[in-house]
Amino acid sequence: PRVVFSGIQPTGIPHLGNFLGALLNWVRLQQTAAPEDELIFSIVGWHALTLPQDPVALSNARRDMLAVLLAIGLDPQRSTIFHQDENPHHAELAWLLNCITPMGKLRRMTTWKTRLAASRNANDDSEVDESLLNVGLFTYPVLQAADILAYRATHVPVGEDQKQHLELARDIADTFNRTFKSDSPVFPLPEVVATPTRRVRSLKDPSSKMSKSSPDFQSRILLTDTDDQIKSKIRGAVTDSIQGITYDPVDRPGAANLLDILAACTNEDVLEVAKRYADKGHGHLKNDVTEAVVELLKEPRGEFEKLKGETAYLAEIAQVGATKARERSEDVLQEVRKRVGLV
Ligand code: AQP
Repeated sequence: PRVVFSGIQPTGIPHLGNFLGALLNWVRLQQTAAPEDELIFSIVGWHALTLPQDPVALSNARRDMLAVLLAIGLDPQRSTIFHQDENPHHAELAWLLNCITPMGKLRRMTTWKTRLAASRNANDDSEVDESLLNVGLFTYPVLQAADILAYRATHVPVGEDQKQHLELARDIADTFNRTFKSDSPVFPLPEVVATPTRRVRSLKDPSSKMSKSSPDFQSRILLTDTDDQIKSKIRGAVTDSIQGITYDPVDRPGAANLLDILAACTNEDVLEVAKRYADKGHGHLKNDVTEAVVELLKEPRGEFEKLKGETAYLAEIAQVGATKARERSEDVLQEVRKRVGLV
């Protein structure tokens, strides 16, 4: 049987990129998994803390994210849904894994290199080194490895940007298995379950991904947006002035992004979708994308609005999930402690 693990940071209401690139997949996995497959979905609050967070906003975002996961159709009876920060085993295992992970490997992570470059630019000084960045940001991928390995997960659905971290998690698992050898390896090497959808691009700058942290609200569609907001954001999406529609992510990224979104909403092949619009205009495409996105988000948004005020219910679900997660990872941690000599 497979053990599927995935996580999302509680850094705000998810956008269409998070939804199509991650969350919708989780729901589809839940629908298609074999009965013996185990599904574990985590809201990773400790990861969110690697960047500065306002405590009140974080606390609300954490609760909202749980409401979102239930609203999109994840079933707490079928899947283990919990807050990472309510299972201390993640932190314990992350520490042990930190102790077998060379700094050099973490320095090669693209996410780290991007942060480093951004910090250099912000300080306008090519001499500024990593001393201004916090350690949490640096060891973020080790905590991610711990999230996965604490459940001996075998399959990890992640976006393209996370593939390098997954490689590292496999590498760390393998190092642990070889360093603390016994009859059988402690950890399976987790496999990536690639998201079928291409990265959703910003509606305002299709050269970058749709992102929660972009200051431009018009660049992303949130799960909670009203029909009118969705309509106006898609109407304002940057495209090009070429006649007719073709799928060309390199030279026509704006139009390609709309086609990708439409194909993901209707679960079709993007090239098939593109064919239908070959002799149509951008306006026509935008109308159809709007309709599809409105339809896609209607139910989750309605469910979220119902659930978000149900604080007692959400607290109960969180508690049940955390207990299940802790019980599940306890055996793994026992074995790990034994192997390293902490008994
Ligand atoms: N634009 C996107 N298209 C497809 N998938 C995306 N993901 C994020 N953006 C897109 C996927 O969403 C999941 C949740 O990731 P996260 O909570 O770690 O957030 P993130 O990757 O940092 O991206 P955000 O939410 O947009 O935040 P910022 O502002 O930091 O960039 C992951 O599976 C991710 O691949």
